[in-house]
Amino acid sequence: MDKTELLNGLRKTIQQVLKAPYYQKKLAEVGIFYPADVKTLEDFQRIPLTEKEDLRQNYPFGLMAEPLEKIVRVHASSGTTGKPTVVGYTREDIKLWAQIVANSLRRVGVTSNDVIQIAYGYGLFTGGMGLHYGCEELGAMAIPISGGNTHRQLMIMRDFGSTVLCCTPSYALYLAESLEEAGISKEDLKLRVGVFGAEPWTERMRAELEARLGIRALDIYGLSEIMGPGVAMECLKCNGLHIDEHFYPEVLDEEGNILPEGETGELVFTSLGKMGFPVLRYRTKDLSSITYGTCECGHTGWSMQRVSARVDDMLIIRGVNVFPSQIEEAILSVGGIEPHYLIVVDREANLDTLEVLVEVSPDSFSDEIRELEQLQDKLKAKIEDTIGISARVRLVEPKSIPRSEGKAKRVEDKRKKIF
Ligand code: DLL
Repeated sequence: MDKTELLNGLRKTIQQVLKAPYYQKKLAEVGIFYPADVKTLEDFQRIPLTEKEDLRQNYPFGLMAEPLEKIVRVHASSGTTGKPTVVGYTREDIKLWAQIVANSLRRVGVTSNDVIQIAYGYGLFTGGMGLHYGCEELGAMAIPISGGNTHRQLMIMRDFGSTVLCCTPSYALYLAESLEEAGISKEDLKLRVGVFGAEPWTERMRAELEARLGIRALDIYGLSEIMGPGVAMECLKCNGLHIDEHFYPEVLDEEGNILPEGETGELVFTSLGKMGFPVLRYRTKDLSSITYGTCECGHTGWSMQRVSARVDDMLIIRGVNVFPSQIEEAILSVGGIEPHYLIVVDREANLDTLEVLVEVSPDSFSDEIRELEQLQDKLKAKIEDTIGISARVRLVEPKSIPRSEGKAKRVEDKRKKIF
């Protein structure tokens, strides 16, 4: 897409959002009354950012840009506090979203011959329905099993010959573990591709899932405010996630300045072509970097690095910034343990404490105490080396850390008191 096409697309989105009085007021404050007032990309960059709070203030339907009779579906993201943020889709939006997801699946070699087990939750969350419509658009066979009911998942995976598994990476790990327990080997299955997203995961987790399930594990990204899954997806070359052309990305630093290609900051998206709930410069709170170019797979346009964390996932422990993904990398680089962990942050005598609970594998669990102590020391050293502050490490029994069927909860920050 060249600059003129992009500006035309951005102007169309502006025209659409101006149907919502809230946006009219916001844009008027920066002298934008008509789409034609945005003549250059610099004009566009003067537009104030949209935040989750804007959606909350307009709860539930205040930012819809089409009359409600044209909205055929809503989704919502739960959020940890307060009201959910609600988004709406017209019939055309649903069609567009299905095409975007179908293209994402095609990019990783999924075809109409595939049998797709959709183990993302169906409901207000966009994961299940988003993948489902994409799968039908592609002409593949959708198994709308939703998340949970793990034993049933295994039975269906084997009996129906699922070739593609769609779920969060943490649930995929739980499924892998449950398959091993049930004595079902990867050779008994037809699985070949995993479409994993909705939460941060690491390269080491990819290696783990690929080995245990005998698949290619690919990253899919999205958020309900922008559309849902499919905003970006990896191809088989794994050179970052290719951003679909219906979304215009920017990356900003903490002060809101636009960062050059390749630098990490907060991802901001503007939708292009979405009618029911168009968004202008939406702050995702996700940390990533973007580059423009052509991939060997044929994609030309923007690509983003995998989202390693959200801005608000960052823990400040004794003044040092720590991301859960750094701890995951450190843990998975040490053998003899399961990739199940829980990070517990607390405060004792006015000092922040960090404890990492790590599950040992059933084999290591039967080792001698001395060997377990050595493993614990090794983990501690690795974590401290990675994050730069001291941590306590506690080895816990196999299966003692709760498994996730959707987005995993890896951090318990006891310093945050809920009143
Ligand atoms: O999680 C949409 C989705 C469903 C994406 C299924 C992929 C697969 P929300 O519930 O609105 O939507 O949550 C969006 O989840 O801002 C990120 O913080 C996180 N997230 C989504 N995909 C990834 C990913 C869906 N691949 C929030 N890697 C986003 C890291 C992700 N984080």
